[in-house]
Amino acid sequence: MYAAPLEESEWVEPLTSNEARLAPRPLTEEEKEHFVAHGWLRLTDCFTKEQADWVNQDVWTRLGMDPNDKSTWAQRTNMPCHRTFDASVFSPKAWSAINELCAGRQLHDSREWRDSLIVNLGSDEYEGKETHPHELDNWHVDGDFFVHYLDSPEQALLVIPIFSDISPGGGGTMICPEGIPKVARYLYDHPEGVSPRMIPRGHPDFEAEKTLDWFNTTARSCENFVEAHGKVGDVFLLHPLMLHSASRNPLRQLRIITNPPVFFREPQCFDRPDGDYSLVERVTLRALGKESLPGWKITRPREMRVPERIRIQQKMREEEKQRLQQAALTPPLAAEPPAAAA
Ligand SMILES: O=C(O)CCC(=O)C(=O)O
Ligand SMILES: [Fe+2]
Repeated sequence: MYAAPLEESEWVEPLTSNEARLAPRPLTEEEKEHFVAHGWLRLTDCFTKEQADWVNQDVWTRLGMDPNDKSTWAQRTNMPCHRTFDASVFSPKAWSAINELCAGRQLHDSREWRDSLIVNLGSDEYEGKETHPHELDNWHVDGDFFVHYLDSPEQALLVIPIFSDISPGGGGTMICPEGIPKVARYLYDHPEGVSPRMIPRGHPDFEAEKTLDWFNTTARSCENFVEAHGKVGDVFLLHPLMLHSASRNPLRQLRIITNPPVFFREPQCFDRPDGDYSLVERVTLRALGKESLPGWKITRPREMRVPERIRIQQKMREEEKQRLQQAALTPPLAAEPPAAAA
């Protein structure tokens, strides 16, 4: 079984909704074609605003920032988690689509969504300024917890549920569909495995968590980018080799997403005698311009990593708990000033 590193978090029953628009349904042919052609899909109406508010609860207290005072804001925060909930219960529609994209012989199993919110609030420096995607310096593919191969099971899909409305220029993740063939080719050429930062095994920096240079350079060799904006309740489903970067949120609107990984139980397979490939595998094959990859196989063992992020978030979690406790002890401000003495 391949899974993300265990994180300290409590399983909770999520808020649910029976609204008809949220009902699970098969993907349309157009949606499937879009995913295969571009490596991404935006599914709307996957959960309600109330459900998002449930996920976002106490966000400002957790952050230790004041919504009305930008001087307290950090540009971007990858928050730790406290609560884990079942995605198939919270959003049966997203769960059904995830299943459809990943379905093949190797079933994925990863229902855990968490309140590890990724908050983008922008910065004074970039407020009101447009940034070309080439100038962003945070390009990467997800999966900081394993050595990457073309067929890696640990990251089957990158899922981005949207927990706050994101208008264009409002901090949507920048994605680079044109990068998928470049990442796929690189992994094809490195069956010995590369680090989460794409440093090949055997290189002195293979163990390091140092630079995003490979990703940034690759993104800068591309011309077409898409900003993942949308409404609360939308879910972006991205191919695991999708290059993406945080954007600079020039509008400085509160932007909240998460990025729960989906993993396969078995490595992906690019040589299925019956041609029964998952849509995720199809995107990879198409990116390489191949029908199948007979004979391609990894040459070294699979390996998990414990990223620095886990240690950092552990400390953040303790700090958040203290702020939440403090807030619970502080009486709410009176709604009205006390009446003047008669
Ligand atoms: O904040 C974003 O828009 C992207 C975040 C991201 O890609 C990540 O944390 O892995
Ligand atoms: Fe990411």
